[in-house]
Amino acid sequence: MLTEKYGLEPEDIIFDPLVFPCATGDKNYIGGAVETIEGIRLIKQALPNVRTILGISNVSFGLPAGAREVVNSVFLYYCTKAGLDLAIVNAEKLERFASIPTQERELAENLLFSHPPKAGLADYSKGALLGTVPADWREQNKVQRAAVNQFHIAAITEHFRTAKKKEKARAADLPLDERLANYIIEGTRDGLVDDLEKKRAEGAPPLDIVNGPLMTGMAEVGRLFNANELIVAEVLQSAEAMKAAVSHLEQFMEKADTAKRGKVVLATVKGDVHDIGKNLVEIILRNNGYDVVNLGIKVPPEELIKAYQEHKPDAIGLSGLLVKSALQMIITASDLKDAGIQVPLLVGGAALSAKFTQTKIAPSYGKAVCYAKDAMTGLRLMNELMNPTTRENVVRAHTASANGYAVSTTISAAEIPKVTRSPRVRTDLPIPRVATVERKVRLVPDLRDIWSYINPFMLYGRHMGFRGDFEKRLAERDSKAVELFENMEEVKKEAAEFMKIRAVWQFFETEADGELLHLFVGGTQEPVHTFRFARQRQGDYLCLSDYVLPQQNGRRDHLAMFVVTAGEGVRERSEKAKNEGYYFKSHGLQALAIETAEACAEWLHRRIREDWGFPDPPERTMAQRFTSRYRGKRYSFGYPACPNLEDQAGIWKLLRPEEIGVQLTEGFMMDPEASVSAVVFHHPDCTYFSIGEATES
Ligand code: B12
Repeated sequence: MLTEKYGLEPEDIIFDPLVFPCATGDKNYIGGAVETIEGIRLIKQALPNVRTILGISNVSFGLPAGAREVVNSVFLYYCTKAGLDLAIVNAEKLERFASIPTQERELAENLLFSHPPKAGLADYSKGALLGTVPADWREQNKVQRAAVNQFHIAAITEHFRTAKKKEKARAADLPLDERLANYIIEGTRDGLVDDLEKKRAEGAPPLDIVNGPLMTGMAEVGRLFNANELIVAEVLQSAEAMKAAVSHLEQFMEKADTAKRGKVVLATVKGDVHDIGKNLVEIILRNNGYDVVNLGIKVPPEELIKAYQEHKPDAIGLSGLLVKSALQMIITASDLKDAGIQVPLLVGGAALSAKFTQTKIAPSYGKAVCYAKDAMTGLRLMNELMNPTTRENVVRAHTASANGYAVSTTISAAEIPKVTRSPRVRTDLPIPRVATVERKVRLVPDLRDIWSYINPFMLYGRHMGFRGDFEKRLAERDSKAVELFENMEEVKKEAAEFMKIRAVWQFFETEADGELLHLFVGGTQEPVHTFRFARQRQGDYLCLSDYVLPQQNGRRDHLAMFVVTAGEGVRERSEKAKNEGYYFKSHGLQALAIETAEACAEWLHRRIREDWGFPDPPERTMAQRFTSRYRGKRYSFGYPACPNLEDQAGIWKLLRPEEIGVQLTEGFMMDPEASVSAVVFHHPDCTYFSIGEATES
């Protein structure tokens, strides 16, 4: 009636399914919490565009104050999951769901959902009666319902009466400076601006507030991170609070005021698209008081020299993902030296090491070059470099005495191995047939399906910094795991609006000839491409070409090749979030994108196995897939079995991944960053191996 007869927009209609107290003992209200949650679900199911609202705190009426905070929060959590849009709550009196200890959460859930008491507890009162209660409250009879309700009211009340009063000092009781530092340490903004204003009202100049209590907070964040007490995701939230504080204070600062501890020009080197690591470094340095000029990705030495002349930084930071980029750093360092630049260089990236830095990059620069294994080490180094009492030591320790190495990126001729085929790889297996040899180009429609192939260890552990078994801790409802999971779900929600996963793949006929691997299309005699792989010079003498079976009755074996990407639009969105001070989102989006690309590779590999005729059995778990427990393997150029990145050009010639928006850079990296390429073999003897010492000099 409202929409059709009176023309109201559905989203302007708000339903209140009402909240009844669950802990007064009133028989009429028992089960009310479950039904309210169910009511929201039904409203949203039938009328998805209308809104729902609840006044939350009525649910816990009658309980002690501590119990109310917990019950309200748990109830709100389940209502939100059911689709609740709006809630009337006293945010100050609401415990954060993620920080509720498991035992307290269970006490609240038991009460709200009228769960039968666990066996063994049933003799708490009315023992025999409670022993046989059905799990679903609707199936409980009246007497059982009342007994269950009484049991849980007593349990939660007793817990909160006897539990020690919360130690957490109320924020308002702390001295103002400590409170300001705490906003940064806890990564929270609630009340921050009010307290900044109180501090200003005391006469403190904005710059002193930044350099004083706020920086004290940031220093503590660094200490806690180094002591393994904070994870990357939390450090990002602290940086967000810092950014919010500084943004607020900026309006009161004189133009000439500068809270800066120093200036850094930051860039990812020529040919390299690595953004995520460099951006983390930017966020950490910027929110610890450094002025950072981020030149972006694929930055040639000339651009760095120009930026140096324009900005006169105290240090230059170079980032790069691959070994090739580490080599590019040597060239860049030498060009900077030739341009007369002498400020310390900070270098970092996955394929770099302290040894490579000291023996290759530092000599070609002639001045200090400091290796940073992560962003926090970068911050420590910058702090030491800007501190007159520590600077000299750091500079001395990172300056090479020698004058520089000549750099060559040529492949040195590897010693010819004694064998031309590994004895470890069988040849007497039937060649499986492939379903089709056509080139496939796809926009993969089901984002959530691909996300189920994300390895949680990588996303939550490596990128967001969670320590320990994330999945296990999440199942145990560990508060850090739950909070991180929920924050990433928010990032996913946003990503679902724009993220595109694209893939191109094809099967090719193939024939091995020693270390050569010829690829054919349409049964022709002339190969369309030939790869030359390297062979191990000892041990099993493995070489990738060994995984191709010899012809059988004039029929050739096949391999598959693919390129997948999830990077479209990611850099721009992450940049925007970074500029607006949403650091968790900025980093989370990039981390999600790169792990989505990897997940898509896993998904496509599974599909390729199906096309080969050996689908995964239903009982195969994701954990087994992540440790590649299936027939065959996929190998990516740049990895130890096929480290020659130039071979990417062969994939580009045959698959034309430009069509899915992936370009090959002059450093043979894929732009966008969140992209993966691979060659897939079906041979059951496939294993991951290294061809040994890197042949690039
Ligand atoms: C996750 C991962 C991926 C992800 C994302 C890569 C990325 N952009 O980070 C995906 C799946 C997309 C990927 C793809 C590829 N990868 Co990969 N990948 C990795 C892995 C497992 C971890 C990298 C990581 O942690 N990244 C996250 C960022 C945040 O970490 P980070 O880069 O290390 O940055 C931190 C520090 O290094 C430091 N830092 C970085 N820069 C700077 C700069 C300064 C100034 C300072 C102070 C500090 C600093 O601070 C950062 C934050 O703490 C590494 C292996 C490893 N153990 O490191 C291989 C690795 C980097 N990948 C490798 C390869 C070969 C590839 C591919 C070429 C494979 C392929 N053919 O598809 C592609 C290339 C992608 C492209 N766009 O071209 C090789 C590189 C070896 C080589 N030959 O160079 C590695 C080393 C694996 C290996 N053992 O062989 N990869």
